[in-house]
Amino acid sequence: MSKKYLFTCLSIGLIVIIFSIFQISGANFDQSSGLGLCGGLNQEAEEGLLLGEMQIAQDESASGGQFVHAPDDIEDMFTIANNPHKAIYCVQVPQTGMYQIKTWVDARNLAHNSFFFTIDNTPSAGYLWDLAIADGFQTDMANDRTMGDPLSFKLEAGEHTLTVYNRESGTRLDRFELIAVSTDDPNPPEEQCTPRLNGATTETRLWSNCLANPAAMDIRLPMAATMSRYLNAVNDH
Ligand SMILES: [Ca+2]
Ligand SMILES: [Ca+2]
Repeated sequence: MSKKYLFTCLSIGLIVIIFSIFQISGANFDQSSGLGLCGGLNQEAEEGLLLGEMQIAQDESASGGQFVHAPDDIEDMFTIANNPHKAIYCVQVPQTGMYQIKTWVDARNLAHNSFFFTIDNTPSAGYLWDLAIADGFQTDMANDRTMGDPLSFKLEAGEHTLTVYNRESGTRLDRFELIAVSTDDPNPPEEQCTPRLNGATTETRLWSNCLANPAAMDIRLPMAATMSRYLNAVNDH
């Protein structure tokens, strides 16, 4: 094999590898929002895409030593229309269900205790989120002044966008966590049983198989919780 041929092969291989890396890293890249790879349910505010005057500040008492805010000297914004001061977070939701947003925030008085936020750019006017006032960082559930506290959101498994807008400048966001309050599991793992046929233990199998003819099986119950299911099934037959 000539050196020139070997060099050509290595060059092509290198180009293929670089192209593949770009393909992989671009899989979750949203050109419209500028977001990179999606984060989890639990994120630091400072990890978001910060636009306008939403910016990172330092505080030892904040998680990670940092929080996000629009500083006091930035004009308050009482609408999200044409509001450039925002923090955008891509959240990977692992399971479809109802979620609430627990946050860690600092709202020191009535003039510094609100944000707007949207989930997947909804609602169009944003939720008006009033924060409880306290001296220092504390937890607060994301809410809306008129729609409820806390708010719950139905989220399908997959990527979602949380956008937090400046409303009263100086309000501080440290971190947040989406908490599942209920989940829909379309394919829950089926419980198993170990039937015995003619006195001999057979292989463990799914309950739906055992219950097909429970009276004919001396079923060894795997869990106390399944006792009522078994008895109900026997009585039904
Ligand atoms: Ca206020
Ligand atoms: Ca933080």
